[in-house]
Amino acid sequence: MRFYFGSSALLATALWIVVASVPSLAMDSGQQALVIEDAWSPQMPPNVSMAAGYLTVVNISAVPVTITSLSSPAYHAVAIHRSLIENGVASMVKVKDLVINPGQRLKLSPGGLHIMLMNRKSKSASTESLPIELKLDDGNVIDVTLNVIPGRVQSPQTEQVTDHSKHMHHGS
Ligand SMILES: [Cu+2]
Repeated sequence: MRFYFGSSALLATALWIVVASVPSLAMDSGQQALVIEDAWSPQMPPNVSMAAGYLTVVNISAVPVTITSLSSPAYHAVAIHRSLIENGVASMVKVKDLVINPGQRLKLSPGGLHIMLMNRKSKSASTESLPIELKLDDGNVIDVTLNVIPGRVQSPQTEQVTDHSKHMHHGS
């Protein structure tokens, strides 16, 4: 006996069927439209006041949901960025509104979309966890805890994302 779909694909299909068949229930009950998975942040050296955050966001509702802004008690500014490499030069642009469509599973990962935490408030870096808030266009706010992972910045690709000192080049 062979299965041609992974369990996650089956689960996503099952979720999609449930949500699509009762869209009004999904939204009217106040249920959270987005599920956050695998939220983490590579630990930064104590003298660096920036950090990056990564997570997977799944829209389990029947309507598009937009992340309109982010904040953290530990950093003065938090935004979503997209890393780009053009003509061999790495840069980042700010993503103003991040739309997650119904049933979509969007992964923020090194080298692509990431959460940028800028201007740390405290001099001491967080060692274990980093709280952030995601504000949505439906009025909800999602509390997320980024697990701070030491020693996870390894490859040149991830360094391009997390070492912002050398190539800071933000769009507006
Ligand atoms: Cu960035």
